[in-house]
Amino acid sequence: MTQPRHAVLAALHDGPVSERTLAAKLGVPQADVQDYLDELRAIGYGIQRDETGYQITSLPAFGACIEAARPAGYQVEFHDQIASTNHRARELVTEGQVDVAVIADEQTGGRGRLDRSWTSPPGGIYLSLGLRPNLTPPQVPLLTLGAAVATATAIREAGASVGIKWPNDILTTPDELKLAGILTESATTAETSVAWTVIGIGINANTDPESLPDGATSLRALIGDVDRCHLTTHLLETFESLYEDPDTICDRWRSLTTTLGRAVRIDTGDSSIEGTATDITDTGALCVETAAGLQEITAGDCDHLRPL
Ligand code: BT5
Repeated sequence: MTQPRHAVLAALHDGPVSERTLAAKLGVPQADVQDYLDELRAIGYGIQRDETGYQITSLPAFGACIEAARPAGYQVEFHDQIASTNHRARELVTEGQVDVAVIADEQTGGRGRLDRSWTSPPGGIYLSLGLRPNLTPPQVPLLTLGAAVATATAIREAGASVGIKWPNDILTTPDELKLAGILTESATTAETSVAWTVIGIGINANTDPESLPDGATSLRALIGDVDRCHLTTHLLETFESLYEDPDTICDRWRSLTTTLGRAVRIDTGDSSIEGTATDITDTGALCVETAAGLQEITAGDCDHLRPL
């Protein structure tokens, strides 16, 4: 197949599409379209035709979809079950691989920040990217913001209403239940350069909310089961474009966040700071107007103090 399969899948995903439109979207002769569809059927996609055109009627397992979609830009490694995709991505990137995406259906030792755990039952999206970014260490938090933008954008496209809570939470709006979280880990070779960065993204996709901690929800509970492969591919494409043009991340983040303008309390580990979140700096630090003046906070746990 000369066209990337994900282009065929993207065209089919948007609903019934005629053979002629498919051929035009793919830039191939109409006579070749059946070969593309047959190849997807051989992987396990149910593709049927009615009077309005072709559409996907059933999906193969998540791993087979990911293998079929071959998301551009990353070497993908899929696991039905793994301890932690962040741990595996870190192994790969420290062995010298770059631009790897480790994806799993289930994690047995999923991790959050500060050694917290991330509940990871089957049916979720557990994704870690191993990168060697051309950024200085103080700029690395931008990648967490970029991952949050890509995640929120893909989830919104799937049909759920979400916003970003600084720095790493994807919460439903307006009730602010946690749907996804991001864990960024990095190592520096010297003060001025980053050796590697692993960005881990956990999304409660096709999981029962009863299997999640209090305060969490899933896409299954909000909008029903989603095509995890389509969501993941879209997320990766958005992240890749932000990664290539990091100057665009902050503005995209501002347009998706629910933190700015809110009364917040930030626990930095050493102190608790209360005030109004006014903006982010160009490296992703949160600007908080407090009784003692403006403070820039680079890391911490943020609570929104009043409902949306
Ligand atoms: C995070 O930490 O939100 C980062 C989560 C990153 C998970 C991904 S999955 C792929 C990759 N591989 C890994 O091992 N990790 C990454 P934090 O802000 O510290 O939030 C952790 C807190 O969220 C926990 O203490 C729980 O209160 C809550 N929590 C745990 N599992 C959850 C879930 N599935 N959904 C919503 N909240 C959860």
